[in-house]
Amino acid sequence: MESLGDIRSEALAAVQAAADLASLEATRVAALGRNGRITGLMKTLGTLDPSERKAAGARFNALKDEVAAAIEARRTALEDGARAGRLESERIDISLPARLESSGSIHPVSQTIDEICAIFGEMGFVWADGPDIEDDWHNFTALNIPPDHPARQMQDTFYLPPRADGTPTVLRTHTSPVQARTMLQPEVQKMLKDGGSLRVIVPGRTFRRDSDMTHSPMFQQVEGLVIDRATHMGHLKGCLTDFCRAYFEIDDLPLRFRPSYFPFTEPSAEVDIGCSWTGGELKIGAGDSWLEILGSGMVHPNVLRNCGIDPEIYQGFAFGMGLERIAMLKNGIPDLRTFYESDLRWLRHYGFAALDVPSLTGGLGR
Ligand code: 2NL
Repeated sequence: MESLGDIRSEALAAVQAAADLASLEATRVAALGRNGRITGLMKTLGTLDPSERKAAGARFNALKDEVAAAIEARRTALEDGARAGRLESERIDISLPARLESSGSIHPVSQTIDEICAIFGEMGFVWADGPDIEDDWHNFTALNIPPDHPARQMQDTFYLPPRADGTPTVLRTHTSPVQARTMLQPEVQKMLKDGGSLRVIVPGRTFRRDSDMTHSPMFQQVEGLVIDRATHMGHLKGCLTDFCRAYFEIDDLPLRFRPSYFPFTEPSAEVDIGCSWTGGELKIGAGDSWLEILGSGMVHPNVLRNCGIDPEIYQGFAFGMGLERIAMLKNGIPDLRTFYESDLRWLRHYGFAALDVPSLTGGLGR
């Protein structure tokens, strides 16, 4: 029989020699596993003379406990060593300067929509929207645009395949079909009947077959509509004057209402704001030049009728503007095409701070 002392010293030496957790486990199996040397010793107890069995059992157990304790101590030492090694190798130099976070910014189109909605919101307008794909009736017919009108021609409008029932469809060429859909809502008609006023502001994408220096096939418009029993041309002038002065943040901005023509309004007026050109540079405000900003007019009786509203009882005004154009004028952006190039340097230059939501009291366009 092997000497107990040899088994002990060899097992303890193997434990101390284990260089990692895997070889320590191999050592444990060799000594204390099912076929280990110390387990083997335990199995010999039955062969011993009963008079020796108790003392031998006590010595074997003491040896087993000693080796098990040595294994645990070695395991702790190996684990501590591994942790110390990781702490050393994964050391972070907290004295290095932090990497800059890049923060996003609000696109000038979004900012302009927010500013315009903030201004009209203060005047009691509510936001409305509708589908980009429209049927011919809502985009043209409802708006008193006759069948032979040039705007309906293939070279100006993106025509899409007709619906299953044969209805012609288009990409909307203006946001006006949204106002038509709004007027047709039974809740809106009831609200008007009950003496209320309809005031909607409608920003959104519009599409025309145009692409050059100053035209993009997709562009944004903002239109507005007011309907009730009493609204007249004076309200149109006051509302659009207040809007232009608030948007450009110039209290005494001069305005000019110039007679014009739209199929959906009668009478119609275009709105110009005063400006000057000094040294080739545009300055909005007092001056001897005018810049066209908006189209507007009193809603044509045919449009009201088409939208289920009796023109003998109700009337109102409407207006529309090209969003990129007024964003360019306010923010000094020279080229319309840059709006949709998704150039991050452009966006960093012309973009607006996120969470700085425009309001009339908080400063519109900081
Ligand atoms: C422009 C001119 C305008 C309207 C849009 C409108 C809508 C309805 C009824 C009557 Cl539902 N009018 N919209 C009226 C006048 C002018 O837009 O230059 N837009 C860029």
